[in-house]
Amino acid sequence: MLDSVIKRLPEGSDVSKKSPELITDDKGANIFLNDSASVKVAFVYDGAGYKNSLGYFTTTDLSTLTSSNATDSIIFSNFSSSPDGALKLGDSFDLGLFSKGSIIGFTLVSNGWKNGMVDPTSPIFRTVKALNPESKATNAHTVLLSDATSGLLLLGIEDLNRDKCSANDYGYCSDNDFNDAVIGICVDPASAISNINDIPTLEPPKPSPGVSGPANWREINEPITENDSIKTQKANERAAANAAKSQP
Ligand SMILES: [Ca+2]
Ligand SMILES: [Ca+2]
Repeated sequence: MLDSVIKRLPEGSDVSKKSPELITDDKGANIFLNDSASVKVAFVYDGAGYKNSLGYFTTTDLSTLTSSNATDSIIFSNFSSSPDGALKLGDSFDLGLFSKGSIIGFTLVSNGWKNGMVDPTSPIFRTVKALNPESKATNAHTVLLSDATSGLLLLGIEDLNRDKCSANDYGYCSDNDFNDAVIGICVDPASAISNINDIPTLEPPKPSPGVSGPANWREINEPITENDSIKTQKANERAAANAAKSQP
C-alpha cells in the first residue's frame, strides 16, 4: 500500500500539474457518514521536512464551518518518523464512534511541533478548502484516496502555504506534492461512507483500450475484438465482393 501511495503522490511531484483530478471539491476530500461508524486513523508516511501536527474535526454542516468555529483535536502532535519522531507505519489511534450525518475532516498544523508542544500560532490547513488561507485556485491542501484492496481511505496533505513562500517557516515554497503527511483511515463499516464515489481511487483507473492507453494495450482476459472502423472496412469489402460475384 505504501508503494502505491508513493506512486500516486510521488515525492516532489506537483499533483496540481501531474494529477489534477486528485484535487477535488470538499465532497471528495472529507468523510460523510450516512450511518454510525467507528473511525481509526493510522500513520502511513511522513514526506515532510517539518515536524507537523495532525488532527481532525467533525461537523454536520460544512457550509457553517469557519476557521474560528472549527474544533480541532490533535491526534499526532509530532507527525514524524525517525529521526524527527517515533511514528511507524500502522501506528494507530481510535477516534471512536461517529453518529449518522457526521462529516469528518482533518487538520494539519504546519511545522506545529515546537519546544515539546503544538504551536498555536503555526499556519493551519484543513480538508475544507474555504478554511485555508490561499486564493480559490490554490486553497486545496489534501488528497483523499480510496483503496479497494485494503478497504482504507488514505489522506495526503500538503504542509506548505501554496501561494506565499513567505507565509511558511524558513520561507520554504510549496512543491504541491500533497504527501507531507499521509494517514490511513479505517471507517467501520465502510458502507457508512456516503460519498465513496466522490473519492478518487488509490490505483489510477485503467485507460480504456484503444483510447488513451499505450499502443496495443489490451486487458489480458479481454477477447480480441475488431474495432468499428475495421468492421466497417470489412463489411464494405464483402459488399464489394458480393457485388462483383453477382455481376454476370
Ligand atoms: Ca513531500
Ligand atoms: Ca509538499
